[in-house]
Amino acid sequence: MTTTSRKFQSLAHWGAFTAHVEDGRLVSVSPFAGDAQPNDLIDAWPEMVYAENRIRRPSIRRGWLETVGRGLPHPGFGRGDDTFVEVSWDEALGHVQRELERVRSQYGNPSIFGGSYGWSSAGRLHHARTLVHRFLATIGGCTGQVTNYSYGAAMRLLPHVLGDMAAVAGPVTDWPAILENCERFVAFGGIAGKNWKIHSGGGGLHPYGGWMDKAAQSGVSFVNISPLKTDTANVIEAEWIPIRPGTDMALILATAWLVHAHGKTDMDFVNRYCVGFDRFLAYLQGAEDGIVKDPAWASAITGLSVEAITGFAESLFDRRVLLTAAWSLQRAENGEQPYWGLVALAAMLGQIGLPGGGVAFGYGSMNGMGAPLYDLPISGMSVPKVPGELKIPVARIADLLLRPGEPCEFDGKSFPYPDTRLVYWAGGNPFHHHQDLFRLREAFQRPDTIVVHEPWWTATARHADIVLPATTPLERNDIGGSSRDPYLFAMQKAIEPVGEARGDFEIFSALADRMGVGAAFHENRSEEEWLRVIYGRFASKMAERGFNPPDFDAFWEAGHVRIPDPEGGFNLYEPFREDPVAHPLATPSGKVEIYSETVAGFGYSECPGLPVWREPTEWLGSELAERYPLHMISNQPEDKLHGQMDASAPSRRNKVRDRTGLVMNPADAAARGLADGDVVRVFNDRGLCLAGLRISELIMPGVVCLPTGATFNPISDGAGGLIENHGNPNALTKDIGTSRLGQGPSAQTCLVEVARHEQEAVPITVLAQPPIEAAA
Ligand SMILES: Nc1nc2c(c(=O)[nH]1)N[C@H]1C(S)=C(S)[C@@H](COP(=O)(O)OP(=O)(O)OC[C@H]3O[C@@H](n4cnc5c(=O)[nH]c(N)nc54)[C@H](O)[C@@H]3O)O[C@H]1N2
Ligand SMILES: Nc1nc2c(c(=O)[nH]1)N[C@H]1C(S)=C(S)[C@@H](COP(=O)(O)OP(=O)(O)OC[C@H]3O[C@@H](n4cnc5c(=O)[nH]c(N)nc54)[C@H](O)[C@@H]3O)O[C@H]1N2
Ligand SMILES: [Mo]
Repeated sequence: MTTTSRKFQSLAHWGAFTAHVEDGRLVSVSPFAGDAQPNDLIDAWPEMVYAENRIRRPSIRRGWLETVGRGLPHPGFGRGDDTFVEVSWDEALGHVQRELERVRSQYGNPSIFGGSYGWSSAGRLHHARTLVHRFLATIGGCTGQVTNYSYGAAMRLLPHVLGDMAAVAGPVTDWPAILENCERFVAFGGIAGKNWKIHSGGGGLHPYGGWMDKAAQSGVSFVNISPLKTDTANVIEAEWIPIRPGTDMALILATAWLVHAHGKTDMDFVNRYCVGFDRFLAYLQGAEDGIVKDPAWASAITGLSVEAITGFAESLFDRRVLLTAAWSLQRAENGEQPYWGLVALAAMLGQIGLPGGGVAFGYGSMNGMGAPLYDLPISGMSVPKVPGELKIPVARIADLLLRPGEPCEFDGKSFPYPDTRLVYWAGGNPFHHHQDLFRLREAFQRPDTIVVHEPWWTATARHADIVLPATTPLERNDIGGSSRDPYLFAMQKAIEPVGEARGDFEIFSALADRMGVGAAFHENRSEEEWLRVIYGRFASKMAERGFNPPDFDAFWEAGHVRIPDPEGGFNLYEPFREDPVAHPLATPSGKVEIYSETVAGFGYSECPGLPVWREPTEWLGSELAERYPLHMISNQPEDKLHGQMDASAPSRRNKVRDRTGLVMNPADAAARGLADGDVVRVFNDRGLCLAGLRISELIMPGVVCLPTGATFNPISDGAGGLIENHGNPNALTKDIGTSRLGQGPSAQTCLVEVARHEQEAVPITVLAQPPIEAAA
């Protein structure tokens, strides 16, 4: 017997690769040859594609079929508990169409929630979230979502302070400029290499190791201010300042106080380029609240010694300094504050706009942050604007479902939450991304109908009513790439769809045709025609820049095209620094707003007109710490992208007793009589989850770290309630906005206690099929 072997180019958010197919079956992958440091996550593909938890046929929840599906009212329970019934595509699409039409005519389009937040897959045409939005716009719109889980609070704060959000979303001052000019690189939350495995849209390069090697030789001194020592690469030999989570702002304020007390404030800079320094100084000196924000004050809050605080501040004097923070710092209650505080401190040090100095965020938050900007011009289908469409802040999803009619305050505005009847989700996993998942589970009982497209039986699919099986990128043709990478990739269909899966483009095209809006959705173009259009737009934008890519067929055959390297040496806000009159910031004053009249005018006590310390509701200094004495941070997982790939080897290998590893300092483990490898109960008033214990000196005492990504696996607690079985931190996190200004997620604000799980652990069940009945 002969086997046929073929190779296909493809791409994921975690890297480019070649898919090896034998007799129509994906057998292995190999990394893209141009990637000097590819990562192990691509190895998950063969297992993922054929995983036991693939959704094989359209499936409908039994309880829904018997109620809403027959025109009866939704009883308000059943999601996450019922069995599913497999149906034909025609029957499933018929139900979706009827429900969309019913909700639209009975309640209006705002009762359809189509925010559908999530990372989807890397390809631009089949980007599921874009397609949901485009489809719903063609039928009159929906309630949507704005901002993101990544840096949502900063997205709303920074435009008030710096006029735009470049400091968090990029382009940021780049590594060539830093390595040549910076002397002290301050990294709150570190510069974590694990996060550079991932690139939204996918890339051909993983240059983290290269930049860190150069950094090690550059003479820049690095400081990692974080509860985790592992947040910086060993080669850069960063000084480690372990700080209590959520207290960074106190260190920033005391540092600012010391800068001024030592006569190190650059008064020329604050006078010429900023507004409101006088008010900030008054706050530092306690003019109104009587509290001087000095090192002794900050020591009591941060857990750092006065000497450590003073030494840190002095290390910033008379040097080129870049102040940075990971995005994680603003995913916490009052998460706006440390960002605003770092801007104020950088201004006092006179560093903003100087080569390799100033302030910028996220250097360790995503592949390519700080790499010279390629600005690869790639975009998929557009989303038509629907006039008057309401968009809620992304992380208020459970409030939306639980509190119809109640007001949501957001960045100076207020609106009532609409009455949601139908939820449409494709390309995201709220049972991964949202906080307080037992609360979300309650919220998910509310709507009449929940439609989900997914390749896998995620917890969100398991809590839906109509579940449509989506293909993975390997089962369709696409194009991918991202702005911080030089490559545009062909994503070639390598295998036939698994089971009856269909691409989201195909699913929405069919629905749009049924609903009479086909032409508006697909414009009568096929997948291949769309890929040619998308490539054509890329090619003409590149031609304007003087680079002529090959024609589509040559590109497709080659599998990729590389665009020219940009010149490095970019410095954020350099033109403003050179001439603040000719190049003002887009703030009301045209200057850096250390004090913002606009923000002050919103009247938010938790986020007043200037950067301040506000005690979060949960931190190691709060009363609650007597009952829950450990601060739990939940960072991004090194072994997967969010909840994706949980059912494959990279994720499985890293688990402890089949659960996420909870990292704990030896002193905390000893105090609780815990041993490495124990199954432990992690709990607070919101919930309880089981995890596997991993003891390490590399985390500070008093803090535990439970990375995200384990598929939410609720099981009975034996007393009528539920616990989470798999180590999903969002069973415990708090579902509250960062402030009324940003309304970002506050995942990092979370106290817990940990104890050994004495009972026999129940096996994990969510990486297989849910209970499915064959159709009658
Ligand atoms: N506790 C805590 N929680 C957090 C965070 C944290 O730091 N701590 N971080 C937050 C952040 S920054 C983020 S960005 C979010 C991420 O949250 P999400 O983006 O929601 O997480 P993903 O698991 O990437 O979800 C994407 C889903 O799309 C599906 N998918 C992939 N390709 C396709 C496709 O072609 N079609 C369809 N229909 N579906 C597809 C995947 O299977 C997956 O289930 O999590 C947030 N949650
Ligand atoms: N491998 C992998 N990489 C990813 C992702 C993934 O899922 N997997 N997700 C991607 C996405 S969507 C995003 S938004 C980015 C997120 O990028 P980040 O937000 O930068 O990533 P995190 O890992 O959540 O946080 C970085 C570190 O911040 C520290 N930290 C947490 N709380 C505090 C605090 O209060 N103070 C201080 N000083 N430090 C604190 C933690 O030790 C943590 O390791 O990562 C991206 N990269
Ligand atoms: Mo994110």
